[in-house]
Amino acid sequence: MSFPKVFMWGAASASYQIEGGAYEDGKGLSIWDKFSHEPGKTYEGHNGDIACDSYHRFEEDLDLMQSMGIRHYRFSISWPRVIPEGTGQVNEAGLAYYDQLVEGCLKRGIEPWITLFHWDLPLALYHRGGWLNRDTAYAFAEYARLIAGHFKEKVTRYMTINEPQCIIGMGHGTGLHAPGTLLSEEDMFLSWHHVLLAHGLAVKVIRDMIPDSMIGLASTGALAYTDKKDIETPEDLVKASFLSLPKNQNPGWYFNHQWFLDPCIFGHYPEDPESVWTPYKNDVDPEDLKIISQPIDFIGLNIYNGSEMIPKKEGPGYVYAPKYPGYPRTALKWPVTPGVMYWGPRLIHERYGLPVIITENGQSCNDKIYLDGKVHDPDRIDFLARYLGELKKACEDDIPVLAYFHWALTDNFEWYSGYDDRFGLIYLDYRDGSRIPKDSALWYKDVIMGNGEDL
Ligand code: IFM
Repeated sequence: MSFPKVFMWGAASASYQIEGGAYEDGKGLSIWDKFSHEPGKTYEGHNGDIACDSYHRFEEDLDLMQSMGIRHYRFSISWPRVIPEGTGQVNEAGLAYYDQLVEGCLKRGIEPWITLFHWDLPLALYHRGGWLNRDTAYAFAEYARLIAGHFKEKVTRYMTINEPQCIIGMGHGTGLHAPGTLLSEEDMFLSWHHVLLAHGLAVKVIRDMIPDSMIGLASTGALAYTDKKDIETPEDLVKASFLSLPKNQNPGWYFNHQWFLDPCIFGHYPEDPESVWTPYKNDVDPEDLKIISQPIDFIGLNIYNGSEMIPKKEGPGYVYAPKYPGYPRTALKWPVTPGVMYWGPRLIHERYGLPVIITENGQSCNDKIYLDGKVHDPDRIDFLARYLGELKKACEDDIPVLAYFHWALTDNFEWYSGYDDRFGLIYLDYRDGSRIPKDSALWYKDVIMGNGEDL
């Protein structure tokens, strides 16, 4: 037993992180166009004006993907490229770009997976209140109608929203992400609720227009894991994964799955006594929750790391494992914790009962071009071998995992870290935009060819 025969292997990207062409062909501005130009917001003032220049060089990216045997490409559409003001006038030139991208995928045997929103909110909508304004959710539904209507003959796989945890938590909580406007916890929750409403409205629109579509979302958040793969999932793991710690014990309190997935799937916000949002959840209109909980087909998980738990020395139960000095970390200093790739899909599937797709996973490395002109990234290969090995075990234990998308296809604009962090299978030389497949790209090709048999 291994990965299912029909397992889908892919790679992922996002519009603002790769496209560039920020001011071309009638595109409107997004909150990231503005934020990345504000002093001090990104590493050395980097911005996405050019990024990987995929707006002009997407054919090269698709060729490389094809040569790597990647058959599934998750990319996002820039809302302001197709509707510059967020509502109203459609920019045909923007749509034409995505037409070429979709056609380019299809003619190479690559299935396009569209993410509707990966953070580049039209600036015009931000000026009308952004996510704090309920109308933004309805504007999103109209944008979804445009895209689903336009691509209905060609694209059947959609993800509505990527990581509300970052959209609201970092965009309005820490201010590390655009728009960087800090809100009270009550207003953060209201904005969060509007993002979820946007999701539900969009699911309905897509489903009505493309009945045989496969629709999901992409979530990120805390997940616990243990080295023991007990038949019964330890209750402590469940609690650690789905209950908030008091805010003063957890600065990343908004990184959780339950406040996104419970309403989207169960139709109610979680019972989560310590969450700072609990006081506000009862103010929500139950009719909104009906919209938010439109049936979806899969849960997309962006998994990078988790928290290890170990059995207590005495008595039943688990405690967090202490981190030993020098524990493994990536270039971004994120912990390397492969076990989360087994337990993450399992915990999420056990709680929500839906198939899972890994919509993002990967690591940042300090990649460089070696003397031989190649980019050797053994660190990334080791990371992937460990994580994919755990994902394989999840499949062997009958957790329905349908697909895996590596983050990212190419190095790209890593938000506030600018171009300082590299997540790609393909190296970007930002001096001239040239692309060099890293060793991990060749390694991933073999994994795909063998359907992960050797992991
Ligand atoms: O680059 C991001 C992506 O846009 C969203 N998920 C995490 C990635 C790595 O930080």
